Amino acid sequence: MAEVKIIDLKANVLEDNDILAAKTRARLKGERTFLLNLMSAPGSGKTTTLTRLIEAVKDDLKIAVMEADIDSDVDAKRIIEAGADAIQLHTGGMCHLDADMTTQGLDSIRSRRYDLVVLENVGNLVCPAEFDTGATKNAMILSVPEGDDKPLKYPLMFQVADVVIINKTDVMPYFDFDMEKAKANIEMRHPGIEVIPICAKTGEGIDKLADWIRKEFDKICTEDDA
Ligand SMILES: Nc1nc2c(ncn2[C@@H]2O[C@H](COP(=O)(O)OP(=O)(O)O)[C@@H](O)[C@H]2O)c(=O)[nH]1
Ligand SMILES: [Mg+2]
Repeated sequence: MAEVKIIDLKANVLEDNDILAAKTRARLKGERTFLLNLMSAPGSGKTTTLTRLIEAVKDDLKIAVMEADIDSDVDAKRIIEAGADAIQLHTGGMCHLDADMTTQGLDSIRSRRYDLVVLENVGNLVCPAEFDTGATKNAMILSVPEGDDKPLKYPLMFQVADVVIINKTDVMPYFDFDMEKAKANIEMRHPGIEVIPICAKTGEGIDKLADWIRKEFDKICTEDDA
């Protein structure tokens, strides 16, 4: 019987993506540009958190945001108002950004002009976790109304994240959200990961996130290129 050749398309796509992502990460290190890939479910507070973060670090870091969450310029306008540069990446309905799309965005803003570039990824907890964008670090936001069991349902997202931001702490009294349980579930998926509770609405906790950003930015400026 004739043999049928089976091609694992997803694996090939991911392998090519990983090669470009590694190249992009090395390029960014050479440029001393820190690229943060910010992921979450839609409405968890990515843009609100970014506006607060920009206000906190804009005197120290030159910042640009690449907006991919929605194909409108609503979020980009909010970012510009907060004091950073912003561009809108039209993803044509894709559920995630890959390394190629991210690199195109970095080229168009001429990333070497910035200390910090944030990619506001498409609101989705599944696809963005599967694609390495070439970012220096991955951050994800879990908001209180989503529940403390999210790490149990979306393990990969919590595994690929380098920091988890727990947002909307102001609404904790109205939801069945146990902060200690959430932290334990996150720790189970990603032992040792940093967890930063914030309230983007009031700005509470943003100083800790800003400290984390400054610390990670300093690392890419001082660590060997090896
Ligand atoms: N109560 C409360 N609402 C928030 C907080 N952060 C964001 N929101 C609201 O959540 C909604 C979605 O926020 P947005 O930043 O646009 O989320 P994105 O879709 O992840 O970028 C908006 O109505 C925000 O005002 C917070 O800390 N507390
Ligand atoms: Mg947004």
